[in-house]
Amino acid sequence: MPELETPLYSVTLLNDDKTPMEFVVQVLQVFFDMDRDTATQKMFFIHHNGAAECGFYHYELAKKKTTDVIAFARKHDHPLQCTFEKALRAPEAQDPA
Ligand code: TYC
Repeated sequence: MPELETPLYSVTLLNDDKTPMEFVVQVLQVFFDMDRDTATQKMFFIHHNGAAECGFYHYELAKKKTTDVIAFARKHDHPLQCTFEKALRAPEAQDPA
């Protein structure tokens, strides 16, 4: 299948009561290439709404991001959850990596 036709997967972070806000901001900056302001806004969106899509990628990278975020969170003893699923809609301004 040509690269441009392969499906995209969205990677979602879920809210919880324990993971520190600052840790989530760091995760968004390091794993999802957000600047600090964007990461902070996204973290508060998740905190208030329960979840948010944080990036769109092809299958292998979406799977790796999800695994890496969970491993990083567990290493720091935080319960942060991350999932990926086939994207239902086209990402707006996001480049698939
Ligand atoms: N709700 C967490 C708190 O109050 C912060 C948080 C935000 C946790 C986003 C996870 O994906 C998350 N410390």
